[in-house]
Amino acid sequence: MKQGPAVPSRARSNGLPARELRALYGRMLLIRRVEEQLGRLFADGEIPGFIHLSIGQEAVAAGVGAALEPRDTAASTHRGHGHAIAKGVDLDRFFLELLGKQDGLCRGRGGSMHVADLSIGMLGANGIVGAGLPIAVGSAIAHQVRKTGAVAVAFFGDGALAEGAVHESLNLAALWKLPFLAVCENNGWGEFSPTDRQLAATLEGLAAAYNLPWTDVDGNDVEAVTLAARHVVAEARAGRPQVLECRTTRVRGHFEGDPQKYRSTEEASAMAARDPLAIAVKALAALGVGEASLQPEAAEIDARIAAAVARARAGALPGMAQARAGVYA
Ligand SMILES: Cc1ncc(C[n+]2csc(CCOP(=O)(O)OP(=O)(O)O)c2C)c(N)n1
Ligand SMILES: [Mg+2]
Repeated sequence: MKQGPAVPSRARSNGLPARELRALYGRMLLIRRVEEQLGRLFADGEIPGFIHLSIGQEAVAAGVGAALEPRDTAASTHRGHGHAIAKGVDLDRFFLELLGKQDGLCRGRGGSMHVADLSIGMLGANGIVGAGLPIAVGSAIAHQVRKTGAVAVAFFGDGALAEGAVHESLNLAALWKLPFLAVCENNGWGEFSPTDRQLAATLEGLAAAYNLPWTDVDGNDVEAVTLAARHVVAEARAGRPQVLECRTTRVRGHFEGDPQKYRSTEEASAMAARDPLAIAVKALAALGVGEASLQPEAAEIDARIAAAVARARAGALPGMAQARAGVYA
């Protein structure tokens, strides 16, 4: 994306320079607008299957993504559009995939919950709760054996904490000193139930049990997430695996179409007060970057998404000849 108009590069003590914060805001806005568009396309029946939106959680994807290098690998969740975008997937091929078209990232076979692009280290979204961790641990083993100098990151939700695969992964990562980072998006919910009714232990306690350093951060403050992520990624790269817990907000229902009868209106207003985009706008204003000056980027993002959607709509569906490709027995 093109750079916006020149901005002052003042920074608060221990904070990020305005230019970096502005780029992070742009990344979050891209994720937000992509998902708003996906919500409309899904409501109109243009997207097959289910979609789960990460609106309210964009600071985690953007902040952790900004701390990663291209050689690093990332495994994601069922709520993974932001992770894929932050890792740098091609937006045209992303929309083609979501619409099930043959030129999509996975030839239209995966859709929302399987977006992957191994060429950029995006190991895949995943419909199985907790399943991204063992995949990322495997990738971390590959980095260690091949001495790539890369880090493998697993994003997962608080609802995954009772899954056995999470425990096995944390154990191996710690035992073998893998270049591994576990990033928990703790939004307080697992489907339609508060996770505090499902878990006997905290992530802090689990990390301690497996001898892993645990860092807790406001997952809706992109600056805080980025600074914390830089530290834990550097540690993981040096062979000291890490756990980063990001407290965040699942603004939408569990899936698009979820009537959310189990949630209170007070929660909605509390979440609105913690909107990661609004927090970044306020932080930028404090650095002398007014909201109006962010408009050119927003217009550019909207145009870019509109072009990707037009290409995806015009894209061909996989033909019958594709039906047996990739099938083996
Ligand atoms: C192994 C497994 N068990 C159950 C499910 C059904 N399921 C899908 S999402 C979900 C809750 C996930 O909660 P969390 O991990 O906190 O992610 P969030 O939806 O809050 O982002 C469940 C139980 C599943 N997909 N996989
Ligand atoms: Mg959750």
